[in-house]
Amino acid sequence: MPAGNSITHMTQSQRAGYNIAEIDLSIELTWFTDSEVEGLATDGEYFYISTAETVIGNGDAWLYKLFPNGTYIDEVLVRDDTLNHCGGMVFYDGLLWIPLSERGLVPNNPSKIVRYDTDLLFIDEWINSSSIGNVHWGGICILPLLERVYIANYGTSNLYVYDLSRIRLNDIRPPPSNNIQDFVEVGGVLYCSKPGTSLDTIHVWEAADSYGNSLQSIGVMETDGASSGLTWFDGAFWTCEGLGSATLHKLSGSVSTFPSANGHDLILVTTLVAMICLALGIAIYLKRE
Ligand SMILES: [Ca+2]
Repeated sequence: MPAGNSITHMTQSQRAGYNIAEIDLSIELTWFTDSEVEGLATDGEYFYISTAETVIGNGDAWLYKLFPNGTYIDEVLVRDDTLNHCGGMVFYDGLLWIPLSERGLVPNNPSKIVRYDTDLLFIDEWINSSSIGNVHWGGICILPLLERVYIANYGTSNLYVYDLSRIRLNDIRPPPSNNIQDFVEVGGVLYCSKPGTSLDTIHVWEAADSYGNSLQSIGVMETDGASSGLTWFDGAFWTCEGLGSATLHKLSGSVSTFPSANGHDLILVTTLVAMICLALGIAIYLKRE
């Protein structure tokens, strides 16, 4: 256990009708004293936390780097003028992709997607919302297989679909898409955290067409601890949440019961069946010869 961190074990029983994750492990980040946790991402070795200015206090839009056991490594201020709110973020193609907006859901300036490397160095502004308007971008996710980028507008339910060359392809509203906080992609499926009044939820979406230009809901699980940051590390969901404090949670539970309905599996099965049919056909043909 790292010095200064307390770890609490909690369990939660399964409930009929729901796929409930459990909190396996909680790590309080005692070095984190301000800001509001928004996003969690990992490069497979380190964790990264994005934050927003607190309603009251001295919080701001920061990016933190830490070890998965909670030990602090480094931080950088991401705030850009009035843009004081980092949203949920992802790690993709060696970089952290972070929505940066004004805190309010009806902002006075466009939001941006900014990218940082794993040394917390600013790389570039990938895109901004000026062609859409002054909207509050609060979350981002990427489907690598289909090369699609989904940017969530926290307040209006809209998800904006881009390709990797920054072309906006579609605006969609997969249900329920309001108040989506953070995303992670696992095995071609998108998982997104959404704060709840009693339990939080993790919604599960997959591509609704072969291009990924629309999404459809394929499941939901209820859990504590998933109101903000969400990522996947070492075979489990990890979350991070807090206002003026931060706690990492490792989740477990019924993740494996979710349908793994993605195009990859279908293509693999179809290819396998086709190869068997071809082999049988050749065998029969040779026998006749
Ligand atoms: Ca994330």
